[in-house]
Amino acid sequence: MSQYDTIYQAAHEQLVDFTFDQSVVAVFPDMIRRSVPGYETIITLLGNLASQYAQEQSHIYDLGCSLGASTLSMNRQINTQNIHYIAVDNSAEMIDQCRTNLSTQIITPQSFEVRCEDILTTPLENASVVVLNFTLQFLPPEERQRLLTKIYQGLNNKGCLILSEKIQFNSSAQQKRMTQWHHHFKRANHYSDLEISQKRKALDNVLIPDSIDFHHQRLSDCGFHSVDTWFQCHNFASFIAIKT
Ligand code: GEK
Repeated sequence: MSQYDTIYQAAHEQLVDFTFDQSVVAVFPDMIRRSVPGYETIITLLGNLASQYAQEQSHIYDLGCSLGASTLSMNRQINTQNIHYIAVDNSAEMIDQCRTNLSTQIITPQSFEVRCEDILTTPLENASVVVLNFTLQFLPPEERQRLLTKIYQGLNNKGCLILSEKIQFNSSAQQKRMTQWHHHFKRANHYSDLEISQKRKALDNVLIPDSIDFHHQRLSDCGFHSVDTWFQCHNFASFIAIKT
């Protein structure tokens, strides 16, 4: 059972950049559900989308898997046989808990592996589905196109990438409205103004969002012929890019 997130409840004298350490692992399911509008819907629906693209005898990658929620959703909804799930995260604390979650909850006889490594170095091959659920935003911007090109190359024909991200808006007025609505959502989920502002500062140098247009263009530049925004709620969106 996830603990209640109180990480930024007290005033921090010195705010350090946000990291995915043990304190975050303990509260992660609560934190992401109360912070990302639509997170649970995206998790459920990405499993449903993945079930339409999963191919027999192929690999399914969950890059930046945290505690394995995306892998478990896909595993529950995919009926295709002989899938090998590969869940990757570079936080050792996340990976330890993810291994336990998948070991106890994955529906056999599908096989899986959990890897603690940087997704920039993960080899990708024979993939029918690749998921980047709120992970690309944490990579250095200059590395993102290289990773997406590697994903495109590792995908089989008719395979897909599902990419969810916090997004930014080119119009400052729209950016302001979306941020306001997002903060209102967080307040409704019992985060105080202090928690919201301290978390925001801690993420400042760590989470760097791109715009929807930029995501579409970059995915096209990487070779994907079809790119759709299939979900958006305030400043969070999810895309599906298909390799034809
Ligand atoms: C979910 N997908 O529940 N290599 C590997 N992992 C990384 C890297 C990297 N270079 N950078 C960040 N991460 C999950 C949620 S959380 C999103 C993903 C959030 C990992 C990081 O350790 C963390 O576990 C994850 O990406 C991002 O559907 O917290 O907003």
